[in-house]
Amino acid sequence: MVKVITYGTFDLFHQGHVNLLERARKLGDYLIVGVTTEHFDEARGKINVVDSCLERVENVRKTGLADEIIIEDHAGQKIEDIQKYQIDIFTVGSDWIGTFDYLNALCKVVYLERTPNISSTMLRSSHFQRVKMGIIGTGRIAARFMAEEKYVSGMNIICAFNPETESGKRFQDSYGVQVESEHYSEFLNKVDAVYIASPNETHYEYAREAVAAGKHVLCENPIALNRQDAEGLFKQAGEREVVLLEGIKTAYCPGFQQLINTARSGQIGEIRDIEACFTRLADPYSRECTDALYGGAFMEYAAYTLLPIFKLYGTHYKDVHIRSIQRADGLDLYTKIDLLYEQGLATAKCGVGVKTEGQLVISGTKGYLLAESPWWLTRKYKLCYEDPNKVETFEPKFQGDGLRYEMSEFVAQINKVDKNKYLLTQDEIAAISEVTELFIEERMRWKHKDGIEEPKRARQKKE
Ligand code: C2G
Repeated sequence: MVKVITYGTFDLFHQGHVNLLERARKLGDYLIVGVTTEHFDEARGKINVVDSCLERVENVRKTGLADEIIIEDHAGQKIEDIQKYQIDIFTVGSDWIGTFDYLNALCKVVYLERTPNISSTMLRSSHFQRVKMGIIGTGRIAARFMAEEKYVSGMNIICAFNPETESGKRFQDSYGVQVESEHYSEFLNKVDAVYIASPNETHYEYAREAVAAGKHVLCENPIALNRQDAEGLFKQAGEREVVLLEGIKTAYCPGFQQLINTARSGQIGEIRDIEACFTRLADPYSRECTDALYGGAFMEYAAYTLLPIFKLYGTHYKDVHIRSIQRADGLDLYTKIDLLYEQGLATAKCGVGVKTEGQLVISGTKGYLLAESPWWLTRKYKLCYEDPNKVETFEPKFQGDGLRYEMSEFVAQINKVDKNKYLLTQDEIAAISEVTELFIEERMRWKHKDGIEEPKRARQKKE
């Protein structure tokens, strides 16, 4: 009996897939089809797969061409499978010519001619809207967004907005994207969606106006400086039927979800303490070190450090204490947020002027999870127990600087592929905004900060 194996994602199952399976079947007597998991696809850079693994398996099954269907979840598995199932022929489409020649050492490798003019990518773009994006703000974060754009299908950045003409011009020269500097409403008219990467205090107003104009919004954190504004924005987005996402990129990184789920799985017992720390000694001339009202440690990093706490304990804390080490002008160089919950304790630490180990430790009654810096990208974490020899290491995949995951989630939600809404919920965003509001109130109370003005909701922008 000649055994054949082939692999694929088989997303938006189409005639090209059927043809491939038919020809693969004819190469032998028994066909095994490996269908990729979501994680494996993410790991190999396919981050916009629409159908779930089970749906894709079901589509392959319905063809009746596979004698057996297996799941492919890691690189190197093909070698294991060929040995395990005693495969005679490995086959795949001609788009992979050369890539799998190394398997010739184990079995025969056949590249089958690919069916022309049909692909999952083509179907995705014909089924789904290509999102015309505009970027608000043209600084460092906007530049990172530009760099990641090519990894996200279904979106095009067509223009930008920045009332500060110097910065806008530099951006236009670097990226060839037209930058509008005067009329926000005209800029909005050109786009379906916006990415807000302007200074922190302007986020809310830009978002509010964009949502009111019926545009989808991906807004860097903080989306709002208090709970009421955050909730109001989401209510308005619901009424206008537009997508509103906050850009806390950790939430969208595949490894972070895996870490959270490991913590929830009971392997460390009941969770009793969470410590999340994020510090970066920033350039003294940078916005985070010069803007005493909207820069500083809390504004930069608190959203990231609060995220695992709200994910694991929920948003109903019993008590919260915020303490900072401040500069003379009131800018917080280091801030510690202590939260008390029914079931345990939590601390979020952020710094722009104090350096410490940037780690996330989730402690339970049986063991703990340790994710070292940069845990906010979650490339690696460890499961540890009393017995120091019993350590399990996880290395989830992570590509680029992480922005592509939130960008692709945004495009998916615009196209109503919103299976991942749990990644960052409105409730979590509202809770982060609530702690932000408390931080601002606390800062007002600290006596030695004479001369600091009440934070204004948004910087005036030119219209
Ligand atoms: N295919 C084809 N003709 C098309 C489109 C796809 O013959 N028009 C083939 C591909 O070459 C592949 C199979 O159909 O052999 C599944 O394609 P995808 O779902 O795109 O999966 P792919 O990313 O090619 O995964 O481990 C996974 C494998 O390496 C292949």
